[in-house]
Amino acid sequence: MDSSKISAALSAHLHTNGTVFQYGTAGFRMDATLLDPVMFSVGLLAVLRSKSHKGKTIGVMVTASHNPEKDNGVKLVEPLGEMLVQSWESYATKLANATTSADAILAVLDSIVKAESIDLSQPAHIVVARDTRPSGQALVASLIDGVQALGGHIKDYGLFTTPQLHYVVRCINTAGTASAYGEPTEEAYYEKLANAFKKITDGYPRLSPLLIDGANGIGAPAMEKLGKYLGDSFSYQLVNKDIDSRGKLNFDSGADFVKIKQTKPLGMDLAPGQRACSLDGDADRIVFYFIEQDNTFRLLDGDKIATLAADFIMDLASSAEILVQRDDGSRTPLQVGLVQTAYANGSSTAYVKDTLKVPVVFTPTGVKHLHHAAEAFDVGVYFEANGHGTVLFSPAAIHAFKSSTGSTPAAAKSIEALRCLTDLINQAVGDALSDMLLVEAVLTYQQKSFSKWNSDYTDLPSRQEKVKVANRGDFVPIKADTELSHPLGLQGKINEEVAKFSKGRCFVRPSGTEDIVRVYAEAATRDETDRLCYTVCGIVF
Ligand code: 16G
Ligand code: ZN
Repeated sequence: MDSSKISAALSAHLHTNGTVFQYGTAGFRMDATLLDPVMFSVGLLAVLRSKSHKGKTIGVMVTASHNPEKDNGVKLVEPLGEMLVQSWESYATKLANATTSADAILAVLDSIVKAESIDLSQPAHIVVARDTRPSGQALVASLIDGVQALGGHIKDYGLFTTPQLHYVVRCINTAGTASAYGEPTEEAYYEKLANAFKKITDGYPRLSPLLIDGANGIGAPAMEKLGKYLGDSFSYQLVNKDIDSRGKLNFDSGADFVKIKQTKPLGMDLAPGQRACSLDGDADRIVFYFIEQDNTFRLLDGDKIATLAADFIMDLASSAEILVQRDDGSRTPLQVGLVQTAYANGSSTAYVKDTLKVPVVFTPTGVKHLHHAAEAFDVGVYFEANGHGTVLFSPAAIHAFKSSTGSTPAAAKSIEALRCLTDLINQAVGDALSDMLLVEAVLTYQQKSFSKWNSDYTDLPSRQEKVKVANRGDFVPIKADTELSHPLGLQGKINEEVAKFSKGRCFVRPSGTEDIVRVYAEAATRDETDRLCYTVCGIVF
């Protein structure tokens, strides 16, 4: 470690304004003007993380997702495309807060090297990409300064969706192995998805065009490029694709807006019966929707995507008679499992358990928790209600798909479809474009309308509100975010309110991305849901 080089480089990125930084569920995220020292520290940390993985490539994504355009953020990606391991999150926090002086930063670097027994003679490889935010380029430059101060190599992929960055990281680190994931290029990414989609939908009548809301973000140009590879296999119309005008990113548009407001985005004409979807600002989330003839807005959220996908995969596996090789030598049917969070609509959970008869596991909010839990199944389907999620296939499941042939033409066709799904689905992370094609493939295969899909089960009315509190750290969630252990006594009061409502459910949790606490409620009717939600907001305040 060349301490004079690090000190000299830090001088251009010193943290002087007293902001306290914290690496949370989505990495660091805040007003972009505050992020310069953070980016420098993340550059240093990425080098240490790569060295600790013996030179494997670490990803850095610069994005604030669905948050306003003036915000930005940064998160680190592990070699197989997963989120940074939790034990390193606290290093990230310490290092960012130590950018106040050379002594402080050198001391923290030293402590991480010792705690993780990092061999500093190892090489370090980093790849970085960013969304369309105007602040992105300068922040990448600060990151590069950090990487180079510790002697790491960095490749800048420029503008990418978050899932594309995860994809290239996984491709680079699996190259030449049995689990090689593909070529680490943007073109190869589109090609992989498009080819799988074409194969799986071949011979089926096309669905009506899908209206796609690009949230005026990186998902829009990515969709246009993907569209070229899909050719006439997929018909769509893209709106909200202006990435050049200031102030438009995510403005009254995108997956988060549509999910929370339960209405179509600005800039989209939606006639009854038309099919539509919205991506978020970095294209890792998607929700679908349509309006009925009587103008009722219907949202098809992450819960609906998860049930559609799980049901489809189970159907294929049973018609393909897939058996999976177990460690004890036995071969047993494919086990599909679903992972949800407290935000999953109660009706979806009941549908999964009672109708699909699929086991369901709950985890706290945040992709890393869901992803990890999904790895326990042969096929782990995980989605947050907000449209963030994917499907994971275990190595044993992939092997079963590859080695089965099928005793009938129908079985062979189902096996082929399962194989295509493993290419169509981005297993590194939730991916709006990949999830969009997954949904469209299932609906094409089943010739199913949005309205039929929506009728699988009926959502209970729900409401989400934000409450500004003095210190959100006082709110300590337990039991996968469904209850609070602190402030003492608060949970008892919430329970008393919930008990007054038929099918009532309500939880309060501190946000990991904003300085507020969130209140979620559902009940049998809209009116009861609203009353429950607002009463609990009053108690929390
Ligand atoms: C982050 C999470 C997302 C979660 C959201 C909750 C990742 C990559 N993203 O955006 O999964 O739904 O935070 O935000 O983990 P909140 O803590 O503000 O409610
Ligand atoms: Zn996002």
